[in-house]
Amino acid sequence: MKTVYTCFCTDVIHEGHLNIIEAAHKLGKVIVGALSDKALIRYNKFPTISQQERVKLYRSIASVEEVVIQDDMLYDDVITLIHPDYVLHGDNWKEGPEAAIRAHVEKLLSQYGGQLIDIPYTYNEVVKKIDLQLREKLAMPEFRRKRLRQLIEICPVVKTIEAHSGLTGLIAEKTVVEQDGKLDQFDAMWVSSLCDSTAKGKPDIELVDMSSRLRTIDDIMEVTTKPIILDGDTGGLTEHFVYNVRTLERMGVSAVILEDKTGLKKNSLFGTEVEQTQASIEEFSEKISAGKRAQLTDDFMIIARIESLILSRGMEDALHRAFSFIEAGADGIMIHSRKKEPDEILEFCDRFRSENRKTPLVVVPSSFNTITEDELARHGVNIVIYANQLTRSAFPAMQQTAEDILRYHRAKEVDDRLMPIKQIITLIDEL
Ligand code: SPV
Ligand code: MG
Repeated sequence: MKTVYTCFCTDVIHEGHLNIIEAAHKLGKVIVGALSDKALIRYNKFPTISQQERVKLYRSIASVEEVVIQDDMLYDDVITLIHPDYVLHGDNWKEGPEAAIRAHVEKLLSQYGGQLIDIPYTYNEVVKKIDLQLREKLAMPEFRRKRLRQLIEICPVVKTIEAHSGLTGLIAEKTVVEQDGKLDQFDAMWVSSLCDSTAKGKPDIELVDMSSRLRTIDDIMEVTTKPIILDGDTGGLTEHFVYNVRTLERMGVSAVILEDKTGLKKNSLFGTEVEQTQASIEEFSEKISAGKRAQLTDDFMIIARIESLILSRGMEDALHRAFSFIEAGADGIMIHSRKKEPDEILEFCDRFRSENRKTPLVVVPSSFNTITEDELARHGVNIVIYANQLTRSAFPAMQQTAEDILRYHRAKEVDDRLMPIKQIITLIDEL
């Protein structure tokens, strides 16, 4: 009796899956792999039912003999364990980033004479609708909101990129690269005050009000499923902040980061070149505590951002504030720096972690950009935010194009560097 293996990462069994099972059954004993919660969450295929429920669901399919847990997108462990004669998969993985995984499986199988069989993917209206509904479910507030906490638990580092519109949201949502047979993508999105303001042609001084920021978040949410961290600036008046906490929670935002400044806030990357006032520990702690009291779910996070290094107030002040804000209820600490070298950030992280092993740490390596995610993770960082790179790459490209059109009195000269018309008109999926 031959052994046939196929891996599922679905919460709903449809005709396409049954086609694969039927083909598998004709070849021998069918073993289905259930991709584990950890692997699904890691690769942004968040489950909407539990791992146990998925195992039960797959087991209930007639002709499935056994269900095993597959703990990684890569098949190495299961193939070593089961040594299947055949691996079956829908042929949709022949293209796109998953092609690398397919190639890897093929190589593993060829080492002992196993065979990979691609089953024509079932594209019909029912399957399309189920796929769409599953995706839409992930965008719902109750699923999206808790994903940041889940990611922090599971990922060595939560990779977060700035989004300030539907389009940048799509880039954050969909960009995947394959490297050495592994897929990489961003885990979460940062709605930066700098980029949201810049996109609206306004300075980053809390001039773009919360209603407008919420509108931006809504645009992003409409087309994405990944968790959102809001740059909440100073949080404004405590009396207003508590209402905003409720609104953000209700929308499905996962976290807000408040910086410990007061009065007219300017962007941190100005440092001490402009006048900026740090809030007192008491004043800021009270704002954090009030926000935590207003919060209704356990999912939402209020993260305190410490500006002591930005404002040259020293390491001791930064650490003292961090522990005070945690005492006041903060769910995480963001430490910021505008130095080119990461030394002060790493010192903060090491000293913080020597006293506190658990509270999530967030950094924004815009200036100290030589350090890698791995290195930061080794110093106890949980969330790395790429806060402004999308905006900073788009702006010069657009400006150059505008200048060249003026220069040449036509658009031919810029055409080579533009996205083809066909691609832009089909960039956004239609329902
Ligand atoms: C932002 O992205 O708006 C930030 C990070 O607050 S920074 O610009 O570095 O202050
Ligand atoms: Mg900001």
